[in-house]
Amino acid sequence: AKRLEGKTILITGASSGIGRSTALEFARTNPNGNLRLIVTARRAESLEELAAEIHKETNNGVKVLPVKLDVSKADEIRGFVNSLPEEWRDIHVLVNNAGLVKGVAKAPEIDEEDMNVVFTTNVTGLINMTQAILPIFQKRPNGGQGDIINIGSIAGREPYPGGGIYCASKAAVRSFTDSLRKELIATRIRVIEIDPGQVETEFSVVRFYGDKSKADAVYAGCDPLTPEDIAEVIVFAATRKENVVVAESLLYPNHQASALIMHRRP
Ligand code: NDP
Ligand code: 8X3
Repeated sequence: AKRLEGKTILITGASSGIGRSTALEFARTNPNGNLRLIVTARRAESLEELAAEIHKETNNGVKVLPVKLDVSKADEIRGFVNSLPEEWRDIHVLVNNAGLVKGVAKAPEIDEEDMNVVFTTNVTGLINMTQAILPIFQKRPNGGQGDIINIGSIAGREPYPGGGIYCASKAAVRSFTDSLRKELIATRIRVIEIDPGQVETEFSVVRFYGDKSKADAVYAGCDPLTPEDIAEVIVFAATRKENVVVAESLLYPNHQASALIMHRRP
């Protein structure tokens, strides 16, 4: 798409799931353009593999820079922009996608470490990333220009039992995103939130501490969304006309109608 021409896109949590698919989708949308993709996560090896895949698929038409970055570490984020090679610093689109939850504990049993990791990643990490990139956007004309695309969740709109920390973290994302859009009203910066329902990724494997059978049970008898489904909407939002803000969108697979109302095949 012409609207991505010459742009630099930064994606957090690009080593897996939605973030990974989003990098591929941006690349496929503009395979021969001068698109630059900065892909970040903790697992550097997976990022290298992703970069190789994109280079191969686009015949090196898309430039990819893999950068190891833990968004839960404020000091890593602080040094991040200055550590980028000069030609990679003119970022136009930030996709704040890195996120996770650990466990399904109810309030009395929530593990302190799980609580910390969820909030420092999903909330503080997202806010710190936004703070790191906003000055780049604000240097552009008309008060600033650029896209901040935050990945929320149905969980941020509809809390459910056993989701206390995760739902609270995604409600915080929703609230921060809304404040930010209002604060940036006099600029050309677009603040976008995309809230997926059920998507099959590594999300549930991480939630159940690596227990694949518990993760698989989440999707049993369902046809969950794929990470590509969400990636398409992210790229759609980023490629609207400059004056169009896809402020928020909630995405369900066909069988889902709320966080917990799911039709399962018998
Ligand atoms: P995955 O587990 O497949 O991907 C999560 C990504 O986040 C990975 O690339 C992981 O990379 C990265 N990540 C986790 N912690 C950190 C960290 N501290 N620093 C940097 N990166 C980190 O799950 P999804 O693709 O499903 O999740 C993506 C987003 O979508 C999350 O925000 C999630 O909450 C949200 N979401 C998911 C839904 C679902 O049903 N799957 C539904 C609604 C929202 P690494 O481990 O290499 O750091
Ligand atoms: C992940 C979806 O409903 O399991 O954000 O929390 S849910």
